Amino acid sequence: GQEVRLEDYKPTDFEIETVDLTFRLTPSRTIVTNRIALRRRSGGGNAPLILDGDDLTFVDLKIDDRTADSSRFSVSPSGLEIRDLPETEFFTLEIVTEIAPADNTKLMGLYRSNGIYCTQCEAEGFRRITYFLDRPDVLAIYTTRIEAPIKEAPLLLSNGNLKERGPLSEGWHYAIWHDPHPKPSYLFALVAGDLAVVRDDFTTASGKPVKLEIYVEHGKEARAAYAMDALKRSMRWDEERFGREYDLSVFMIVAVSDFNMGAMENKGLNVFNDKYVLADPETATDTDYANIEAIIAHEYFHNWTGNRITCRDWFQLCLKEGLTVYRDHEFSADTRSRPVKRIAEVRLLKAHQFPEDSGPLAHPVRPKRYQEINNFYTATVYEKGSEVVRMLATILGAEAFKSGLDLYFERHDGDAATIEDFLTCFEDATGTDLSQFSVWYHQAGTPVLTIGSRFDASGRTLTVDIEQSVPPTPGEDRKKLMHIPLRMGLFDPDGGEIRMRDVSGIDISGDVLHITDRNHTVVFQNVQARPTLSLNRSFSAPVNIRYEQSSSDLAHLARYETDTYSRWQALNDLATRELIAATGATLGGETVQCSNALIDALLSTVSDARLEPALRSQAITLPGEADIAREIGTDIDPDAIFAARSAVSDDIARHGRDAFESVVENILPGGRYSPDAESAGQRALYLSALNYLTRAALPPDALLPIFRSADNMTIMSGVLGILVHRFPGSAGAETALAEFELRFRDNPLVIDKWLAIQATIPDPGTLERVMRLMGTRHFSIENPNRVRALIGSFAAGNPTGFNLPDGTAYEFLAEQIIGLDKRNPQVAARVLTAMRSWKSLEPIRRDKARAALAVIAQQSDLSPDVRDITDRMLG
Ligand code: B3K
Ligand code: ZN
Repeated sequence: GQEVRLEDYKPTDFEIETVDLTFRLTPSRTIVTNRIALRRRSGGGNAPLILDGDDLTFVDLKIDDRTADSSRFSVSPSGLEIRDLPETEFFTLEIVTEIAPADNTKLMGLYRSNGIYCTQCEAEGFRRITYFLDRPDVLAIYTTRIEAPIKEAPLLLSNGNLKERGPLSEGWHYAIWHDPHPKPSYLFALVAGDLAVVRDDFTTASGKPVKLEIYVEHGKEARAAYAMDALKRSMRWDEERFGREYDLSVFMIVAVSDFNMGAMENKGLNVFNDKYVLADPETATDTDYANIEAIIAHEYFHNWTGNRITCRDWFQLCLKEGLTVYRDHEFSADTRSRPVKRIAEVRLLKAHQFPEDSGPLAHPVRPKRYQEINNFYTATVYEKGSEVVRMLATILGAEAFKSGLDLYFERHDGDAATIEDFLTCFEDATGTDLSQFSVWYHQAGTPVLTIGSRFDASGRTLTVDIEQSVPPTPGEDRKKLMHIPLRMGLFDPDGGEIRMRDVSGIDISGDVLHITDRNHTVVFQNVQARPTLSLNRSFSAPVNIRYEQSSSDLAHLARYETDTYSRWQALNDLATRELIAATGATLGGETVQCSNALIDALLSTVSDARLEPALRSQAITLPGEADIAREIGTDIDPDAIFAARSAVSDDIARHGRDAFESVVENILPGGRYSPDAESAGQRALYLSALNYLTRAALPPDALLPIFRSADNMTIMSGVLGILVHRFPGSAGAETALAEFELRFRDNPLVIDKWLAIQATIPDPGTLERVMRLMGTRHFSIENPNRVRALIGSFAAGNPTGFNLPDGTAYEFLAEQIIGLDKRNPQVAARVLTAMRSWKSLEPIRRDKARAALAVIAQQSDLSPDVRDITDRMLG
């Protein structure tokens, strides 16, 4: 592939005004007629028009309705070049291509999923439908005519409003859709097939009626109710919180079962992976409900942040993704519990983005170059991109942030914008210089704040020294200084919070310190006794803090912090420290013991009935094996980490038996299942406590009846997971697996949970199990959800089972990636990123991992997607 560079951006020579598409749909010979009205921009000279194309069969070209002479154009595998076009006036092109949706295994462009025609065009899928200027800064008005056999496709959908529909000869029919909003090609969508619909209505704040429609497979209508409810709540919330109203008379969502990612925000016609639409208590977990709510909201919010204002080029991807993730995070925080949501966000950020940022795949939130854009839909662009927007809100304050965002909506509505455009709105609205802040977009790597503090009892001063640095990342050795908003708090020995304004006398707004220089010293005056510092409250900046803090100080914070997120953070830091020490002890052949400080802190939290159950559950959920590995950083031995974590858990379980028993007996909500956040928190706490109990008293036999009597999927799959992971291969575990399979054998989304639970069994035999499951009817290499559930979970979610010292699981993954790459490069590349931290493994595993990656690299016919990931990982 060719490297694309931000600095090479140039506007197109031609602008497209309208696009009139006609699709004549058949599975292996779909004819697409694409009529575009366009003209050369002034001063464009006589340059040829080069349209993008990929995997198309060229049929015909007309220029201004006359068949083009073959000397005027040339067709290549990657496009269509047309020469001698008019200088200034409008002209039309009519391009006819043929495509085969049934053979489209990449699931990009127009393809078939379970007999349904559907499209995925972001980022560069539209060029697999027709020749086009397939880039986000070419905005045009689309009209789409779809023709198909009535029997096979009674439903014909595209973006915008339905203009006309009617019968054609020989059992065919047609529909014409018109989208009045100019849009880039990546937001185009078409769906055709036989689906059921769930309808509802919404009236916007200004009184406009909107028809809401969710399309699902026949028989699954009832399972779309929660998605519909989430959609209505999202629409209302975006009006109330951000003043954003919907702008078409219909909003449609279609659920399909073969989809490369979660969902897609096509204008007025979102297409979803059915995993993020369908839910009922029997088949969906609390996590599924929360994900559905968040993703429905995310795609809906894109209507303003992404569609009305889109990206000038794909380097600006975070302009729509970071901002939209921020918006969906805020929605969930407002809808559910803000601190619980924040903890989950940070856990996710640290689990996915931090490793990305410290490994071979590190890149800035706004990258400067790429080989394959599909590989840049990353945790950095999305999650760190959202954190950057959050920091902007922290630095400017809620009101100023809102005025900047309002200006952005007003100034750039209808534009294809850049990060600079975005930041300028906040500068103009507030008079703040954001040039140093903008480094967050341009520089990769997780900053480190190294902090020291000194208390002078006689002078009653507290001195805090802060130094910032950013570790080098690929291609970026020297780093710039950043503007880091660091929230902090001080607690006195009795646990009382010291008010900053009583002690600071320095320029600190609220509780935020603005770190802009390399070294920063803050002296707090009038401090009565040595205080305990709480740093990076609410996780105000996505940084690593290096600060020597005693265990008793952390325990103090775990007890008295008023910022609930930070209270959890203190507990988590305490546990992390303990787990790192325990890993060292394991490697040194010593016995592992958990400190009383940690046990007391954990147990007093789990029993604290004043705290939300969801928080109590988060509190007792120890950092995972991957979290511990990340904090250790180098020479990782996953078996040692697993053993250490198990030993610490055993200790906690022994001491906490009574507390956990009391939770298990009392916490579950009574009555009918409800997916609300509070009940979900109670179930989460129940499962965490039950998990500990299996280490103290509860035998595997006791779990089977709990599994059998569960009346919802959260408890059922939760107990199944505990049983199978804690007692792998036991009769009880295998019985439960068999019963689960029998009951849900015809529901692939539920079977995905069954596959994932087995793929993550911490046992050397799991590789063989995964291989065996691949041979059953429940697995299909063709379906991305199945691939992610089985192979993806094994590679990304099973540290001991996947990182076998003999390297056989790496070899297995390499073989799967090579095979899958021929069908679906995007999914293959994504699954392969599970190995992004291979360089931090201990030497034996590291060598095996390198060898497996080298096997992939040696293939001559790799896709650009897998080639790019492999090269960067080995580079
Ligand atoms: N914008 C899409 C992601 C498209 C991924 C293309 N490889 C979904 C989302 O972020 O909302
Ligand atoms: Zn998005």
